[in-house]
Amino acid sequence: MTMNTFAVPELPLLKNDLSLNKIRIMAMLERMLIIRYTEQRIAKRVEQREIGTPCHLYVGQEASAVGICFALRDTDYVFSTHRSHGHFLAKGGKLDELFGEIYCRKTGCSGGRGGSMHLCDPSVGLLGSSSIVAGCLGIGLGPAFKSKVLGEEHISVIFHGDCVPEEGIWHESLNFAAIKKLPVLYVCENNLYAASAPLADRRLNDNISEAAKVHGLHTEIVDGNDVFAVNKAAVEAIERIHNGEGPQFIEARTYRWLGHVGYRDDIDVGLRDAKELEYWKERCPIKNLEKNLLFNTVCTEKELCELHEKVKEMVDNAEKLAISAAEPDSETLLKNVYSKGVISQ
Ligand SMILES: Cc1ncc(C[n+]2csc(CCOP(=O)(O)OP(=O)(O)O)c2C)c(N)n1
Ligand SMILES: [Mg+2]
Repeated sequence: MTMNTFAVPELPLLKNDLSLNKIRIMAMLERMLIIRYTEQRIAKRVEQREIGTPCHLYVGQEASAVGICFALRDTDYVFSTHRSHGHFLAKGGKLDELFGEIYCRKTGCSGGRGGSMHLCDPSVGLLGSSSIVAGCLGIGLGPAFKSKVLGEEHISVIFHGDCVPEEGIWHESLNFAAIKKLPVLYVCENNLYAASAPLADRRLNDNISEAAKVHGLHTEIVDGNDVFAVNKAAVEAIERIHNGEGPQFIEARTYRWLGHVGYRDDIDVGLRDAKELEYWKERCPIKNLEKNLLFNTVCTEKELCELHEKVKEMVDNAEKLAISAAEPDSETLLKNVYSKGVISQ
């Protein structure tokens, strides 16, 4: 077994080029910690068979969602994938509603009917996630088109994985957005794998961003484990969108610590190399940010410990609340089901 060598960055540089202040940085760190602790809790419950919905976990990729979403306004739209928890939380979705959905309770963001891959919270602009690979590549264009036609300022962010450029709709979506100069920011989270298939087995060359450029998009490859770098790339891309320069493309190079779905890391079954995982754990987006903050005396060890405790308590409370909540009523089973041209209410 060898390392999957495409797209491997050096240690994150973590340069605060936008001069973000302490409050902003600590808020970003807190959001990354909320994602990390939530995902680790869910992994544990999946292993204990307390959670049944298939969960594609985001541990290791936190800087990507947070760096992007901290550049957005509430009124901007986000479309997500099967690996949706990080995007939901980064865009401001409520932790209680995420746990409610994962436990399939009434209190879930989709009323307990969708599970892990079908999250939404229109109140914060998270318009949906899809279990279909590339499922949001078309859907995400709708609101962007509306924004353009009505002269609104909202932009659409379409997160997708490195497998999506292998789907035809990726090309159609990018081409349509480019020709209509739509306010879309595509974020390709290149974590080097699609299920168990390494990127190097699926593409002859390491050229996802070059392919996006061919469609006329401005592209940027960033270290997806460096929240400052991701945030800066997003702020600049959004500025270009607002200047009327059309759709933008960011490829955030990152890595998921866990296997494709569930709690295992896939090392024991030979799908990944243990050294590769170790290599990427050294590039932990959270640990490296914390080191950087301590080194630059942005915060103290004590503040970091308090933040970790606060986040753990938030996760405990959200999970408890979900477990004690009711399941959806059986008489509402057909609610929102589309049949014979009608959506039942
Ligand atoms: C149209 C379609 N084909 C196949 C699948 C099965 N599937 C689910 S996730 C996945 C791989 C996705 O890889 P990537 O886009 O890189 O995202 P990642 O899981 O790495 O975040 C596949 C093939 C699917 N859900 N939908
Ligand atoms: Mg992938």
